Amino acid sequence: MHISVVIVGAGPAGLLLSQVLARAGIDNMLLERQTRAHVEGRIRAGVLEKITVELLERCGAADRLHREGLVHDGFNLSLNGELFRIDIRELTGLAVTVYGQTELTKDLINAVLAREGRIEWEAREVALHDVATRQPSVTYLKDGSRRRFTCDFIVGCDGYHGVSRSCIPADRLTLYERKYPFGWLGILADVPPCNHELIYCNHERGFALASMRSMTRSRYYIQCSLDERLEDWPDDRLWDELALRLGSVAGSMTRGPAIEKSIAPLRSFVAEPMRYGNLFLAGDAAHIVPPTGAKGLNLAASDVHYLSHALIKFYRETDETELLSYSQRALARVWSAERFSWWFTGMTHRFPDMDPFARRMQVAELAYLKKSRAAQTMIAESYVGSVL
Ligand code: FAS
Ligand code: PHB
Repeated sequence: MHISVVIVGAGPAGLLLSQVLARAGIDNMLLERQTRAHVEGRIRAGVLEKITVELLERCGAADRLHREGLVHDGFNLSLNGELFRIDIRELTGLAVTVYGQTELTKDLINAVLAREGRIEWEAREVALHDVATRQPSVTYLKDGSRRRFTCDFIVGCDGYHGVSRSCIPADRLTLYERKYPFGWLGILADVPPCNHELIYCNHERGFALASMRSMTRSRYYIQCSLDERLEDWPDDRLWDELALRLGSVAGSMTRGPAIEKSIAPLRSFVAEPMRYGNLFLAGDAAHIVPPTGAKGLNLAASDVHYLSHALIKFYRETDETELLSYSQRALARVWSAERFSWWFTGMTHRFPDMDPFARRMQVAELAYLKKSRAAQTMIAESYVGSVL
């Protein structure tokens, strides 16, 4: 069996790419290791840049987003409980949309299935073959039988722990990594958010983030040490800690039972290049950012924006120029987002080895942000993704 493009991974990157290619008339299929229910059950990102919204519109999968998504014109920073606002709309003319990755994934899966697009769920032992040739192929195990597809291109959208990146010879790949000495403990609860916009808190006790999925469903995070265990964080202890770190707005925080709680490690990671032969990487398969800057999902969307344009140009005009420049163009945006996410994390989190001088630098940087329009423009441009 031959298919033009095989996409490994049915997360946001794979689903977006599959849908954009199909609407351009390019046949493709998705190979997903997990079940549909597992993929749709993941709780992850929550803030979409304009580029991601526009891509969903190109996919014909933005109706519910426009109905239910919350358009935010700003976000807040807090230093030891004292709040100040970054007016992203006034500073950049743009806004962000708060809409859970969970919902985005469900909308994309429904859009792919509505056009009878092919998603192979529970595709086990996916293996890529001859990726450096013009006849690459993919094999996988499904319902006890091994299946094989030849294709023109393979796109690895299989995340940080996927199989695709490992198919690039080690001597052709350069890896960059920074592991942070803390993680995020997240809670999802069906309670109204404490504020109508997001609040990023720098507190003596550690970072906290007040976010949301809707005006009736809240998403909160606190920075935690890497050896924390969920069983040591009953809901009450987590709500108490959030109240301490949120400071003045804690009074309007509504407590309630967690419908999800999880601990995620933080890392910065980039694999270069994002292409080897006729294998391309997109999304978390190629790069990871600490979630502080809300860039992970949006970077996946920008990779898909570049790669879909390149593949459409190839199939419509037999023009490979954008395929040849994909890795370089995508990585330029990736590194800008890596810088912003690393900087934003460094300014808001408590590092174990932080000495009094480093703490004063954080306080001074936030104080400068509070009074400088130029500094606020910088953070606003990066946050909305207009200038990364
Ligand atoms: P994903 O990891 O989403 O998708 C990869 C898919 O490939 C998965 O469905 C996986 O099952 C499949 N797969 C893996 N190996 C395979 C194989 N061998 N064969 C077939 N399929 C395979 N970003 C933010 O902006 N804000 C956040 O708050 C945030 N929180 C996060 C919390 C966690 C715990 C994690 C892990 C990530 C978080 N992110 C956040 C980043 C996240 O949103 C990613 O950027 C986004 O999911 C990237 O999408 P994909 O590149 O599609 O990768
Ligand atoms: C979230 O709502 O999950 C979220 C929002 C903004 C971030 C990170 C996570 O920077």
